[in-house]
Formats: sequence, structure tokens, C-alpha cells
Amino acid sequence: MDFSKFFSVILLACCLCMTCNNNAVVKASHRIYPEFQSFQAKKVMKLHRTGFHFQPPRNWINDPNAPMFFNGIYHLFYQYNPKGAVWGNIVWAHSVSTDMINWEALDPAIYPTKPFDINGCWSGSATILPGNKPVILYTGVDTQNRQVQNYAIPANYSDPYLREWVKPDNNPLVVPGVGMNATAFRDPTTAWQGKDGQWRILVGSKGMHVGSKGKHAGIAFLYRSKDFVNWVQARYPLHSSAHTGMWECPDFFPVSLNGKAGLDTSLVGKNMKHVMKVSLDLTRYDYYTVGTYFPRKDRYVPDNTSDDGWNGLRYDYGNYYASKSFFDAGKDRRILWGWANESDTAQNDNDKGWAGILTIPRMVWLDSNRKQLVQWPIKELETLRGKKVQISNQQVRKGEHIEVKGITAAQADVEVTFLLPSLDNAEKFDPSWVNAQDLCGLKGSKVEGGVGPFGLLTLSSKHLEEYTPVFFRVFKAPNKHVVLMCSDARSSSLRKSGLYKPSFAGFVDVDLADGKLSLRSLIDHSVVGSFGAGGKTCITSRVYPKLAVFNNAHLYAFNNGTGTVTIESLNAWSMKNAQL
Ligand code: DQQ
Repeated sequence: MDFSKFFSVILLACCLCMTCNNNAVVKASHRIYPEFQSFQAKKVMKLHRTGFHFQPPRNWINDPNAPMFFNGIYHLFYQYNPKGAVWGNIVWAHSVSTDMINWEALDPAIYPTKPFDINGCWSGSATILPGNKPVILYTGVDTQNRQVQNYAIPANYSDPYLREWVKPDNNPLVVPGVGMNATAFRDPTTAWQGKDGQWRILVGSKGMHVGSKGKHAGIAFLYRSKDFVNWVQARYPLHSSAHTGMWECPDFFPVSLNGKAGLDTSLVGKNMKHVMKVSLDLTRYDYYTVGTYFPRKDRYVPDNTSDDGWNGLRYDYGNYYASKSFFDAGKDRRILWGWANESDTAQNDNDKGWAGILTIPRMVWLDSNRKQLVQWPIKELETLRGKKVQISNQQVRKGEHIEVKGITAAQADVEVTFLLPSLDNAEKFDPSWVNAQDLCGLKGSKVEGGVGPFGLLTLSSKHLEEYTPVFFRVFKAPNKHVVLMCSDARSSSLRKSGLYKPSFAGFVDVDLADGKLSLRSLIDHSVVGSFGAGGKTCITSRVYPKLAVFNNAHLYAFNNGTGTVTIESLNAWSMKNAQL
């Protein structure tokens, strides 16, 4: 049984156990380690901490919450354990920024104080109401351990940082209805306003309901309100899908049919499609579909261009979960934040005194094929670029690896475009290879192919005892080429036990007519975030090298395919630390 399946079974068991005993310890879907929950490590370990990804100075972090742009300031809240490096004691930590890269930490904005959230302040979203009034909706776990939806508003709208948040006494706004599973009812979305003036939100859930698809269906319940205070459940969920289990952190937003500009969450019309994302508790990955929102019926119907379930499109084919997007009205773009948890044991997280990072915020838009999204790190990240090195028109023959020298390879931003002189030698694609991660496990970076594997060896030790290869391999199918992209952690660390080292991978739907394939990797000590073909396929790996650390890390371009490939251009930068 592979790790993800094993993990799913454990999670399923936890969920079942939660359902039968509502009075048990509050569990969410996170693993519980009572012994570590309130254990503050004396020292925070520097090794493997990131330089430019968002992470608090110590302790546990999970979901990004309620990102928003308000009066020129970006606000980011996140699920945070102030007392330890595993999940527990969760509060809404709060940071502010003018560029989403450098951050100033403020006091926690929301923490358990009231009967409607005394057992937990869990994930939620922000909506900016008319009159420029931000409001947060979040899940509270109440005195009976029911998940209820609450709101919080700024105590002082003229404070540019909105430091203090008030939870009015008319909370909770939404409680689980008759027949609903009160321990599977959470993570309200940003609200959107219909032409009828009513606000709408979604709440993630699972189970058998009117309009849901069977006992194990995932559900996005829809609620409507005229005044943002009195909410009424719609008869039918906005969407539901069979056999997908609990839908955590749903996200629902419009995307333009033309170009990269983002759209306000309330926009509807002809020149757009809608995207529905759910975080599947059973697999711990974020899946999305592109489809149509029918505002009169208040139903969402995914297009038939991808699967609406476990085999569907993912924002990221690596370690990435509980993401949330928001419309950045300052720059007319939609931004996506995600959480990349550790791949180490809880004992090790506890020892190092911290766990979890957020991925670099990404701009997100609809691909011109209208079947998938494209993601790209926000432009502001480039302000951290320092020393640059370049390679151009350099051939990489079978078995060669070329060192990219002169930058800090443990903290770098690398963009490379490969030119493939010929696709004639591409290996035949076997249609039974439906799972990219399994295929990458079978055909790793050292397994010779016709076209590829070629790409980057990130976080490599000098003699390649350790390396995290990020690479492509091209196959020939009857009427097209199939491109596989891998970020393979199996060789990332000499450490033998405890680490989760998957061969993360995704297929890349790209036209190879111009013979080019591009790759960008953001390398930051224990994370490699990669963007294939301009952001059509993204993979985040968490890795823990023993040798390839700090100045002992190296970066190489490599090719283990029989056909020579050419580095048309490679630009790599040392990355400075972000101010956090
Ligand atoms: N994390 C939160 C929940 C959410 C889960 C609790 C997803 O609200 O469903 O920390 O990671």
C-alpha cells in the first residue's frame, strides 16, 4: 500500500471515529499528538527553515485563511498553534504586507473565547462588503463540538492594519441543519452577491442529503442572505460529487475566458467560466474543475473536460493543501495561497520547533484551452532576486549533468527553457499509465528514455549522494505526445527512516510544436516548488537533505535520455531572505 493510500485509510478511520463520538477531543482532519500539542521547543532549528517562503518564527502552521487586499494592505491570516509544532490550540494568526512577500506579524486576530468557538477557530474567508467593510466568516467549534459558521468584523475600520477583530454576540450565523453531520460542516467561502442582491456562501461537508450524490458524497452546501447576518440554506447544494468524502476549504470563483486578469468573486456573465476547488480530506490534495455557474438555479456544472473527483485536475501535484484564492482589486488579478506541510515525523517537527510553510502566492488564470488553470509566482517575488547567472544554447548530451555555478543553490529561483531537437525517439506511451506519480516511480530520473528524462537536479550534494530531480519525459501516444513532469523526493535525503519521499508527478498538457519545454523551480532549503510549461503543471516537494544544505547545495541541469537536448536559456538567481 503506498503512503497516500495508507494515509487515507488512517484519516477515514479518524473521521469515522469522530462521527461516532461527538464529545471526543476535537479532531478536525489533522493528526493529533496530545503529547506535543503544547510543547514549546527550547530552540528553533535553523536547518531546513525557508528563506523566502512564508512561515512564522516557530510552531505549527496550516491553512491560509481570509487573504484579502484592503486599503492598500494585504492581509493574511492562518491556522496557527501558538504553543507547539503539531496541530492543536488553533488560533487565527495575522500578518500584513504591501507586497505579499515581506510580512509584519500582528497579534492573533481570532481565538477561542465564546461559546460558539470555544473548542476551535477553524478556517474561513474574507468578503469586502459595500462601503469597503471587510468581514470574516470562519468555522467555530462550539460547546457541543458542533461546527458552526461565525463572523468577525474589525473593531476599528480606520486602523490600516485592522489589528483587532470583534465577534458579535449574534453569532453563530449558521448552524448544521437537521440530518447534517455536525462534525463535517466547515470552512465558509468568500461570499458572492447575486443580481437579486442576496449574498451566497458555500460550506464544505459530506454525506447523504437532498441533491447530494450518495452516502460518501462531498458537498458544498449553499446559503443565501440579504443582510449577511440571517442565512438560509438553499434546498440544493451548489455542487456535490459521489465518493469524494469530506470537502474541506471549498473555493468558488469566476475566471476570464480571455487573458490573465482576475475577476471579482461576484461577477457573472458570458465572458467567463467558473472554477470549483475542494480540498479532499481523504487524499489531502486540492482538486478543481472548470465549469459553468447557473446563477438563476444556483447550481454549478463542471465541464466534461476533466474528472470531477480523485482523478481530476490538481492545483499542485505535490505537497499542497487547503488553498484559498482572493481577488486582488489593487492589481486586477486572482491570487492563490496554499499550505505545504512537512514530510517529516511529528517527533522531528516537535524537535525542530516548527512545522508547515505557505507556498509563494501564485497568480491564477484560465488557460487559452479553457480546460485548465495556469499558475505563476507573483511578480513581487522577483524583488528578492540577487546575483544572476545565465547559460544559453548549451547542449546536454545523454548522461551529462552541467553545474549551474555562482549562485546560492539552496535558496534560488531558476528558469530554464529546453529545446528538443527531435521527438522521433520518444518512448511509446502505455495507456494503462493513468497515474503520473506511479509512472514517475517506475521511470525515475536515472531511467533512460528516448526524449528525457531531462531537467534540473535541485538541492544536490557535490557528488550526487542526494538530489531532488525535477524533470520531464516525453512519450509518444497514437495522435499526440504525452509529457510527464516529476519532482522526485526519493533521492532527496540520505536519511533512511521517518521521511515521506514520494515521486510526485503530473502530466503536462502542452503543445510541443515549437520543440520547447520550460521549467521554473523555486528552491528554498526544504522546499522545491516547480512550474512546468509556464505554470500548466505545478509540483511542490518538501525535502530534508543532510549534505546538500546551505553552501553545500548544488544545482545541475541534466539529461538521461538518448536524444541530446539544448538549454536554450537558463537564468538562475540567488534569492535574498524575505522579511518575515
Ligand atoms: N483545517 C482546519 C479546518 C479545515 C482543515 C482546521 C483543512 O477548518 O477543514 O485547522 O486543513
